[in-house]
Amino acid sequence: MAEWRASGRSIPLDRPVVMGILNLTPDSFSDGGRVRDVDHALDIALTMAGDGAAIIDVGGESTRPGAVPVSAEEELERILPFLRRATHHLPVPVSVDTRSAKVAHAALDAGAAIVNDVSALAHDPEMGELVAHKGAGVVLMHMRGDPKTMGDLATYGTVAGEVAAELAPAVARARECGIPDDAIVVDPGIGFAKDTEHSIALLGELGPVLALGFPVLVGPSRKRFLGSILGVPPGERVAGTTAACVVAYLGGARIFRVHDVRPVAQALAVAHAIVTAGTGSHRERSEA
Ligand code: HH2
Repeated sequence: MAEWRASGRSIPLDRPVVMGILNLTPDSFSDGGRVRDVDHALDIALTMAGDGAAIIDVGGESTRPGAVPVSAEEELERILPFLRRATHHLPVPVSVDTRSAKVAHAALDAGAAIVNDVSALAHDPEMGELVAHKGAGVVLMHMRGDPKTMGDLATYGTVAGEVAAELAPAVARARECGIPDDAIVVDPGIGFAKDTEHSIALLGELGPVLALGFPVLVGPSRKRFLGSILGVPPGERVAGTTAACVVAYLGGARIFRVHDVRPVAQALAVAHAIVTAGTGSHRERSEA
């Protein structure tokens, strides 16, 4: 059975896995400044876990297009109090969304199990060895440039093939650092150095990224391409996010990073039940 190994934990991948987003940032594009304090953060995380999130992804730095980087100290101030509490109270593993090895180190020491690095180990030269040394899971996400410059780098011939080709060196880097294959997840980076057409094309054609041989995570949640299609603000993109996740699931993605856990988890559970009907691999409930 496929599984994702992370800090001694095993996350089964024989069914869709929802990763709930907990942004402890004042400036994230759709939910910045939402969380009042640690108790509130824990409440939100517990609700997401109850709604079907198998992982909570906590972030202290916005990576929206044009975002200003924050210091490692500031990131840590935002996320560490939550992580220290979460370790004792959350029934699911926590990933930390950071490009900084210093932040990842402290977060892993405080109980996080996964490093979600939108730079795919490229931003901080110490990140790969840290992840290997700690035995953590890792998400290697595709991007070009950094959140400040990526907007100008969205030029592709065939986007899926180029994204996969550019992720391959990140996988090689991870392996060279000693990160085992079953700890690695790859992500095409929806919205990162991607225009609307690229995000849409990628979600519909995951084949080249899947061909790298690792579980695929997608993060379409409330993103700009949905606004372009639907003409609605981020808070009204739940149905669009859900559709994107179901299509990506049917195309082979296994992990879904979203803000709106409940509707996405339900939609994916139904999609999974339909896809696996007759194979006995979905859990049935007794009520009609
Ligand atoms: N998207 C965002 C942040 N982290 N990580 C992965 N692996 N994949 C993604 O697509 C991804 C990510 C951006 O979304 P969000 O966290 O909602 O916004 P912000 O960066 O403004 O906090």
